[in-house]
Amino acid sequence: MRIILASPEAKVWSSRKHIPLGLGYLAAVLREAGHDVIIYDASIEDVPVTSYIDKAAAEAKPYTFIGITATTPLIQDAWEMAKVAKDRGLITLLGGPHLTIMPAESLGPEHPYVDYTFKGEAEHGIVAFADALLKDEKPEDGAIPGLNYRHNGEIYISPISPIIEDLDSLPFPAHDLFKIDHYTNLQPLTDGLDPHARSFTILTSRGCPYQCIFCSKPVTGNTWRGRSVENVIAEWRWLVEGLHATEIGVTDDIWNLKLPRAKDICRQLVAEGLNTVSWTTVHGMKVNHTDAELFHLMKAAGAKRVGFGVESGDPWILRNVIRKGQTLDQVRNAFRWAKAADLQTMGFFIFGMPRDTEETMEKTIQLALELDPDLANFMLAAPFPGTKMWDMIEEEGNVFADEWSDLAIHDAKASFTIDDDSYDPELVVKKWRQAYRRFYLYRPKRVWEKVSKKSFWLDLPGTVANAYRFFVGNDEQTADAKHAARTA
Ligand code: B12
Ligand code: SF4
Repeated sequence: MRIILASPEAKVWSSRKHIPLGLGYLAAVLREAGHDVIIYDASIEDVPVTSYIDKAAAEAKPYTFIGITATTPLIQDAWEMAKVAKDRGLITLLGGPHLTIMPAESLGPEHPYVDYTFKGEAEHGIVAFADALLKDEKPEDGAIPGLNYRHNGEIYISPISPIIEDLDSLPFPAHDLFKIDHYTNLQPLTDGLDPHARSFTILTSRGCPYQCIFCSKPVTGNTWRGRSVENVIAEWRWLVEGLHATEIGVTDDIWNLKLPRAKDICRQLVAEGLNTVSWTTVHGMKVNHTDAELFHLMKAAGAKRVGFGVESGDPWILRNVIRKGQTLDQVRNAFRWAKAADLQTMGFFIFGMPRDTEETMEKTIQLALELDPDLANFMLAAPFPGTKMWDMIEEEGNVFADEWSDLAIHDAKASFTIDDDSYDPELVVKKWRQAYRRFYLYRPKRVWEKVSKKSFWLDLPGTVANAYRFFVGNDEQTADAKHAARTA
């Protein structure tokens, strides 16, 4: 059977483009089961998905179904894609983070072009789905866990698809199906934009036992499952030797949960000579599962840069609001050890968590200045459905988003308020912008580091656009924050 797996265009402000790895996993299992699959990622394609559908139909080799992935900010684009595919007669199946959290919404009467949604990890479910269609059976008759559908005007939601315990049992993602030259490098803000990098991502584990309130826990799951070191290394070898990766990004939620295993991966990369391609921890690693030795091993294994979720400089916010499960001392140690191992560092900081005040946000700025990472990424808190933070704001405040896409981070504006007499969305945006100015502009050493790099001048339009957004903003953003404050 012919199948398209598709991702809508990621319209986040960042110019970086990463492979949608989840679709790589699904393509791999479908291919293993004998199906003919393509991956269409609107972020890197020049033509709409209909070009592929029409061409296949013209060649009398039509696609039977389209499987579309979506995070919350991309769900409207996913609906658009489902509509045009449905108009051309394809069966439509939506899955991914947003559908795991809100499986029923897309089956409502406003979205008649969505036939099925899927909740959870779909490697087993999607094969059962395709096999049923191949046998001319209705997938809903097969009681596939995770599969949701509509019947006689009723929406049926099944239990979530069980998590896959043995990740080694899965084939490697179909990395070879991505048009890899069309993706950018992983961290253009630090390395300068390379629009034709061969940057792959890899997942050495799934799940995370922590409970940060801004995190979409139904997506990550609480149960951490690690692949064996041998299995990870075999995929890494394929990326380095088989697919000539120029860069690798580890995108686990928490790849270093088991410190000895993390060290073994590094030792094995060195032992097998796979340390020639640089790699980064794209989403950061958890500071409290590290020690000095880990960073030295990472450096030896080819790691170039590590990121850490620091979030807040205020210990009370960190412990009682965010529930990060880490202390400021652990943060300081991790930065110190990483720098001592000669790794570049990135820090992720959040402004405007519930209960944040001028004083707590000032502490966050102070901590960023003290840690002095190579890249400080200051983010405005954004509530996503399925998080504890979302529930808290529903109870105590207001989310300003009119549409799901408003929750992406491409606009510099507050996305919620809390009615507790101290939360001030206008102040949040002010402190957030101040953080960028004080970290990047008011320190001559920083400014010199930036302008002395060739990439600064090569990507000047992008640099100017980002600088304007971070440091200046525009009237609309300021008005939005004011409006947010007024409607609070
Ligand atoms: C890597 C990553 C990114 C990369 C994107 C890479 C890419 N092109 O996809 C970058 C850095 C760009 C990024 C950005 C953002 N991200 Co992000 N990201 C991740 C991360 C850490 C890993 C994703 C991954 O590869 N997972 C591994 C694969 C195997 O899982 P998967 O994609 O979910 O796929 C499985 C299932 O969902 C399902 N499935 C997926 N697609 C489909 C399709 C069909 C048809 C079916 C049947 C099933 C199915 O089956 C797959 C295999 O089991 C996740 C956390 C996580 N644990 O997933 C967050 C996560 C997806 N990101 C999140 C967020 C919030 C964002 C941003 C919105 C941040 C922001 N505020 O702007 C942006 C949005 C960008 C966008 N494209 O929408 C949230 C999503 C929450 C939500 N409600 O949607 C997550 C879950 C983090 C979290 N725990 O809160 N992200
Ligand atoms: S440590 Fe990371 S993945 Fe785990 S709950 Fe916190 S934010 Fe989510």
